[in-house]
Amino acid sequence: MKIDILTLFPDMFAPLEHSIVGKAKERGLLEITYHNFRENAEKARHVDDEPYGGGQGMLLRAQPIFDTYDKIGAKNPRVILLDPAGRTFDQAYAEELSQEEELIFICGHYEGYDERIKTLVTDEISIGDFVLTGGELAAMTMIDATVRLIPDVIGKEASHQDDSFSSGLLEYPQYTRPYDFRGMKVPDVLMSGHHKNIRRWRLEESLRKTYLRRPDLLENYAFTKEEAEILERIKAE
Ligand code: 4GS
Repeated sequence: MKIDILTLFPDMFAPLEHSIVGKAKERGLLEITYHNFRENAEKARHVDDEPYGGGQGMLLRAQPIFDTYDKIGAKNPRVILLDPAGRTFDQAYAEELSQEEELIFICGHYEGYDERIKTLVTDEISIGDFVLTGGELAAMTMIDATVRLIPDVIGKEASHQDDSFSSGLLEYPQYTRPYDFRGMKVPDVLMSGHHKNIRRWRLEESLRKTYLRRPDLLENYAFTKEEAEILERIKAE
């Protein structure tokens, strides 16, 4: 996958050099190029200006963004604008992006956008209902969640099939050694070696946790017969 990032602060993306995303770059599964669009700004390198019609705050000018976009010369990219007014990012969307050949992220900082920038954009995305100082952290969040889904980036041993959200349910509780930590013991079923019971317990815990914490996730969930029965029992508790 090729990722191009339009940002005034390329140094903010240092976290992507580490861990799984950093490894993916080293292994050639991912190429990230930073474009400081201030370098392409006419008008004394000004990237922002006051809004027509008046009002508080500054807006990113269209010219530096368009010229930088043209220089990239991408053939068929997804062009993502980070904006609190966008559609909310989620796991399904990360999975969709992980299939793409080329992504372009446009990160504003401090300010809003000249509306005409949006004619370049295929996806306006928010990472949640809060206001950041810039789109950089939002872009990094999306890139991290997307890159780990590219085939071969994460090995089988660290498989993401069981992750919260992949299955549509939250993850069940897990334990590792020791059996007794400060008097807190591992549930008996996990020590039993009885794989059918362990599977069933995990499914029940996933359903219970999802029902109690995130019932919204169950609204569109395709229940198996077994899951529907377990949930009815949980509801009756
Ligand atoms: C988000 C967000 C955001 C909006 C950037 C105000 C600076 C800021 N971007 N998801 N201007 N939430 N952007 O808060 O993506």
